[in-house]
Amino acid sequence: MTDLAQWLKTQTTDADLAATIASMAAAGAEIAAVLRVAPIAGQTGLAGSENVQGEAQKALDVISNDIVLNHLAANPAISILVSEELDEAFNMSIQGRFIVATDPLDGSSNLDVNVTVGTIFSVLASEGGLLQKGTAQLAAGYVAYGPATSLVVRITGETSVFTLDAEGVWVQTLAAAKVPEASGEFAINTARERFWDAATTGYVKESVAGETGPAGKRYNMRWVGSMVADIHRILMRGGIFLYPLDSETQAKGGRLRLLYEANPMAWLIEGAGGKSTTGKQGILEVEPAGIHQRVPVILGSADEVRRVEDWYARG
Ligand code: FDP
Repeated sequence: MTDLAQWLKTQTTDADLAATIASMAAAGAEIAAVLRVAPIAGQTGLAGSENVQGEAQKALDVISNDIVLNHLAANPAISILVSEELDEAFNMSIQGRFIVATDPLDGSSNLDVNVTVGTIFSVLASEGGLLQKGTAQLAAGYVAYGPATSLVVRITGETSVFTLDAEGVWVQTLAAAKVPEASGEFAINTARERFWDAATTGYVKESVAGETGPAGKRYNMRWVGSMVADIHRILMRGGIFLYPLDSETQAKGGRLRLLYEANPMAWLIEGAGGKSTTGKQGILEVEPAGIHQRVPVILGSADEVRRVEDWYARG
């Protein structure tokens, strides 16, 4: 069996890059251990509240951010950390060669119901600065905290999946994920229908019409509402995830964040043969204007993403 350390050696000769991924994997393993007992420790609440012992609680996203920060701070290869939990970029080793952008605990609104959440990360070269397009990523990954703890990671080759064993070793369980080109599952928050644009409405209506509609096949809807869980399902068995621009998110540019949600997920999905778009352009082509920039996100099985692109092309 291949473990993460062995796999990293086959993917890069850059020991610092491998160490950066290993640091994020170690942070993920530590976060998994915290999440596993969080309800017992009374840690699923909001920051500012108290646990059963009457101690001040730190929300799990703050705890997760601290865990990532500690692991990266111990790694001299990291120059800057960009985190959803930090307003400003956080400076680390001056000589560090890599910037890490992360959402330390994505889907945290699901924590109190024990649904899969995750840690998402993207690695960039320090010399490119904070605002680099997704195409410049050197590596990306996420850890999904579900029934099993999975690490999905890609440098520039294949998107590979590892599972955390009882000894804390990341064991490779899928060498090269392949997102099926065709699929009959879509994931979108349909409660937002009244805000949708014509393309989103058209695509969903066509899908819901099933085998007797223009798409000519039956679809199922799957929506966890925790991006890592939804993307992991799509990576493993296909489908499409949509958090498009709508009239409510228009002013902000979308709902999800470019640097530490959309870009790493697009990197992983494309590495597995899937596609990604904002509707107007490839996610990885978006020029970031700020570290917390938001962006519309549509990604998954190539045929389905193309269908959405066709709708956008109709104007
Ligand atoms: P959360 O706020 O719980 O962290 O990244 C934000 C995110 O979750 C995604 O994980 C999820 O896909 C999305 O928000 C869900 O948003 P809506 O509640 O607007 O559907």
